[in-house]
Amino acid sequence: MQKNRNKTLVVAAGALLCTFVGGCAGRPPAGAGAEPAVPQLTVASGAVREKCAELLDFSHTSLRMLSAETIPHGKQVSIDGVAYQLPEHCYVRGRMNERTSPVDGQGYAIRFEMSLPKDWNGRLFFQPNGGVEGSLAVPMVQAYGRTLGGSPVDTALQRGFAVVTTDSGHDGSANTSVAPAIRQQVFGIDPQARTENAHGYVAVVTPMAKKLIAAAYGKAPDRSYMVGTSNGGRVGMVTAARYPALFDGIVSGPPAFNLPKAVLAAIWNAQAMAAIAPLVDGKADISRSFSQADMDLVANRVLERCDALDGLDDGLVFDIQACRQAFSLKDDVPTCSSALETNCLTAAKKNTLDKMMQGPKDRHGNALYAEWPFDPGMRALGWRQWQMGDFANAQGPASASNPTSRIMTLTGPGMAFMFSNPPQSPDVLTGQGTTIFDYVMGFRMNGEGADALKIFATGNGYAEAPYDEYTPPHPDDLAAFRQRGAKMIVYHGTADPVFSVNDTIRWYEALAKNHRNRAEFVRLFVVPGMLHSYGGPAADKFDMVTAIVDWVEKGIAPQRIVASTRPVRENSETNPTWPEGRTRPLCPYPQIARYLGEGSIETETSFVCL
Ligand SMILES: [Ca+2]
Repeated sequence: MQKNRNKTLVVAAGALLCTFVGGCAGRPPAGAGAEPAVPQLTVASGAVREKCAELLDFSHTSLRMLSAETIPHGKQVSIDGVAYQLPEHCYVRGRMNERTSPVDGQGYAIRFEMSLPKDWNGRLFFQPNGGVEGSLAVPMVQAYGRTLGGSPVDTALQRGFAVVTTDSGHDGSANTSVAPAIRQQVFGIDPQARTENAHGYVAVVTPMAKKLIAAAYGKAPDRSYMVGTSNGGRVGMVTAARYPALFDGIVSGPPAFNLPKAVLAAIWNAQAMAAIAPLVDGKADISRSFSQADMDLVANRVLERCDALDGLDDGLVFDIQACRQAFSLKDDVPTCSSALETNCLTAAKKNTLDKMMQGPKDRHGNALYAEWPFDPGMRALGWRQWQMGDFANAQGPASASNPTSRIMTLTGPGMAFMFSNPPQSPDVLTGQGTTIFDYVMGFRMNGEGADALKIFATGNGYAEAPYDEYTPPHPDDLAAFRQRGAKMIVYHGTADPVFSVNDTIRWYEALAKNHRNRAEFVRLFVVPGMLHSYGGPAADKFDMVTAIVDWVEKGIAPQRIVASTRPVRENSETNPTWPEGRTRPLCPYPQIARYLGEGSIETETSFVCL
């Protein structure tokens, strides 16, 4: 634990210097112009709701109200295994933009739900959801207001927010004319459904929700927040750039930034693993391309090289930039010289893992997405599940004999129907003699007429190229969002196997081009060891919602956000040797948490952000 102690004390002295000279959040680029001051927004004031059933008569463009009922105090709900007791609220359901598609003949609508507490805090909480949305059927996506992080202690509804959630404009189980394995994504063939899912539903639902709140409480919300993770985090990023007037504060958990490119990466990885996987019926079983022992070996070697770089051997690698220099797959993981050898990887496995971690490339070697950091969290089951299939409660490992594993159903149909222009015919994936697995394996990443290029293609009746619809326009320019006094918090785990933390870091770096003091309105928090959204060997329990409200309404910028580890019963992939309730500060990028060299290593107060 005392390794690098002298270095730690030196950097701690540097922290004091940072404090005196006014922050160490990175130097502005030469030539960046001065921006006007960020306005300070006022604190929301609450109200008591007088109406509920009467809201059934509420009217708005393209709206059909379905129900408005009072739910008495005490309703129990379980979200992701955690039980919550809800306050009295008015539960409202409705539909907007109902129509029949001229393209696929299916009925579409933006279904929404709102929960309006009796005692309201004066704020709207918009909850964009994960995956491809398309459902309101489970508590995780219903209008309770997930506050994110691991095992949160409450919901936004319990905090007094008026919560709205939607299916983003399509019902992922409705189209029974296609095979169940592609039913969630096939909506992407309809241009309007694709645009609504990409971002359009936010602009339709949010003004209606604010007006409905005004009808219920006698005043519109003083402050409005959007809080989402994964795809919901992507929606937050797109909203900040495309609809900057709608929200005062946005929390984007590990965002699906550059989503179509990230799906290219998933296909790239599946193809890379297939090249080394054992064959079943002549086809690759990618679920067995890397063993648990393989990933344990890599994770242990990463820890040996990188754990102490942040000043403390504690199983958490905070300094991922230094780790990038310190760890080499080639040099630090032994290459097996015979099939009988253990504690080594074959040359083929090393080459494959290296190819995956570098991310997809075009034929000229140019990156099509981002590279991924090596992290001890790569040993976690969740990393294997996302890369190789084998989801609990899903359809098992990805292989030729099981072409509809969850990893395949997310990547293959997503690329085929949502992110390709023109989209594929359903028959290409689930027709006679064809499978999703075959589509993924046959997907041409580069070369003349490559399938990958379809994410950038325009025309064919689609308003924009898929890539442009699903990503923020001018992602490094948030001037309009900034100038209204809005704030944004983004966080991302270093072991996230779905969206690379490096892609999010690159976006945050690029923000400095237009916003020399980007940290005055956008802050990025990197979470060591965390998998996708939560989980992994990480301090993954934190509260970003309080942080964004304090920042927006009181001007208290988050200097650090305290995160704690969870016990094994809550986070099966934590490090079981860690004491329960270990805390660490999450620091605004590019700062990282460093141990001061004295004080309990279990307590965040023994660490500085610098
Ligand atoms: Ca460490």
